[in-house]
Amino acid sequence: PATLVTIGEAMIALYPDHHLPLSDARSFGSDVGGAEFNVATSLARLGLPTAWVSRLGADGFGDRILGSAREAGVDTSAVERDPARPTGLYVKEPVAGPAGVRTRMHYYRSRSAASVLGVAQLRSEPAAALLRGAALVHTSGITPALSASAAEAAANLRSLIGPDTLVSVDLNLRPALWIDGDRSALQALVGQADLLFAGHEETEAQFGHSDPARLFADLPHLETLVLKDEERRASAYRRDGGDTHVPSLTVEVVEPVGAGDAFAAGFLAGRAEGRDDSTALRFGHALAALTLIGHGDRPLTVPTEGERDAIAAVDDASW
Ligand code: KDG
Repeated sequence: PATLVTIGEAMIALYPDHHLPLSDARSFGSDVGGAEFNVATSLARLGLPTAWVSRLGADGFGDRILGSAREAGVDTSAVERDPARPTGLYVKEPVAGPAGVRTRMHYYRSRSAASVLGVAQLRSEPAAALLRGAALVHTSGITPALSASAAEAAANLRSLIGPDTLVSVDLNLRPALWIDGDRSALQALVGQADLLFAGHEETEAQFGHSDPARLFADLPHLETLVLKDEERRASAYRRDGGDTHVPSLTVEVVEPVGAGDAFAAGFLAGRAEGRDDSTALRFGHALAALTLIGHGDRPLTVPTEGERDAIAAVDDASW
């Protein structure tokens, strides 16, 4: 049975050929993506028993996403198909800025099949048994932004999982999805997290600070906080003490979208394998780097078990 379960929307990603702005683009490449889907496929590729709970349109895009989840080894038994709603899309537009080219995301998902994810699906089989039996359930701040029903499901996540199931949340703040600005549903999800991943800037934007001690005081379930200072380093803070900091890897960045999902998958894999926090952070950095160096939103490859042992064995000075 799957021990790691992720919940969230997957979409088809379109990106203009020749890095053109959307006004000039006439042809597009395509890929599959979606934060929790990305995490699930990376975990499965790393060999961990993983299931992904979601909804897809009963269309060809949905078939493609389902196929790539299965190809990665993900259990898709709890993915519903909806003949009345399409699979969502996002378009990645390259925009030139002072710090080089960055990516602007455009979402076409407000009436997607996954936007009506909700408690009814998560309480029904086969999702219910997967959630109750999981060692860890992972979702992100994108899910409660999808709709009222998805927000309700996220706010009640702890009532849907087993007594020993850990809740892992990636903050994934997407202002474009929180149109009316009321992010109480995100706060309700984060308040249930045993493990929280967050970038420094989004932490400041959501909480008004990025002080681990205050976050532990305000978030009752939180045991581990992973704060990412993008190019610089990532840190794991434990409620019961002990901070671990690991510098990021320096790579030639081709396109950054998805690096955070890859990082989360690497860290969660480290945890699932019983590695220490320093090693789990290294796995996070390694998977993030393997995503940054490619155009797609998922790692080009993932380290084998032998390579993971080698990453763990590198001494701190040589990392
Ligand atoms: O984290 C990467 C995601 O941003 C991308 O896969 C699309 O899920 C997505 C989103 O909502 O932004």
